[in-house]
Amino acid sequence: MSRNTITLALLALAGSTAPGLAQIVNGSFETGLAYPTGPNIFAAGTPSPWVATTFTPDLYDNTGVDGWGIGGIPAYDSMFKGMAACQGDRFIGFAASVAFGGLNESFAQTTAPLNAGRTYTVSACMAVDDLGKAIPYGGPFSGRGEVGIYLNSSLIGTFSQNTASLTWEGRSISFVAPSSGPATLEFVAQLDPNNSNASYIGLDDIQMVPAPAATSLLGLAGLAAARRRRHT
Ligand SMILES: [Ca+2]
Repeated sequence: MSRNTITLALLALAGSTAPGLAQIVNGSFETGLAYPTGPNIFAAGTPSPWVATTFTPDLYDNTGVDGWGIGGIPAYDSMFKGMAACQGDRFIGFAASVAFGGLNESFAQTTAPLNAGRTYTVSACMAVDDLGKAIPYGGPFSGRGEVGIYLNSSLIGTFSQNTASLTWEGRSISFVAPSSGPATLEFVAQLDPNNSNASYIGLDDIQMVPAPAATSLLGLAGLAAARRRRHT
């Protein structure tokens, strides 16, 4: 292996976690006006470039300057009351229910171009409000649902259900890109897989990056440990 080849390999390795290789933007929902005409549960709260693809996912804002206050508006029965965002000030809440003829709220954005055959990892913070509230709005939400992840409408993985109420937990899946070019990455709320109860799920800090080379996994493990400490 020539010195140039080694240098290129090291550069590729160093770049594997660089922000410039992030495949999506605004994954923490921190930028952009969510409710141009004011908070409203009948309007989608997904800030650009996210778009609602089914019904109306809700934006929660710990600062209350845009979107719902930290306790939610009274009409929504204080969903996620007292819940701080996993990263920054904002997060998305969305529902799965059998009410209204079946409801699986979802949202999506178009990724930066993918490379066919390359492995990518999608990760996020995930929480659930399963305290049985919001009966008029598809509740009672007493389940701990899953989140289906779709690439160009094909299921590529599932974020498994939370193990505790109102607690951010890390979730991730990996997949191999089936084709090159931009793709639609979509998150779909699902019922509790154990009892089919309606579920109201929060997501924050969504990231999608090329899978790191094996030799950098140790460093990533250290970063993950640091992140867990910061959130406790
Ligand atoms: Ca956030």
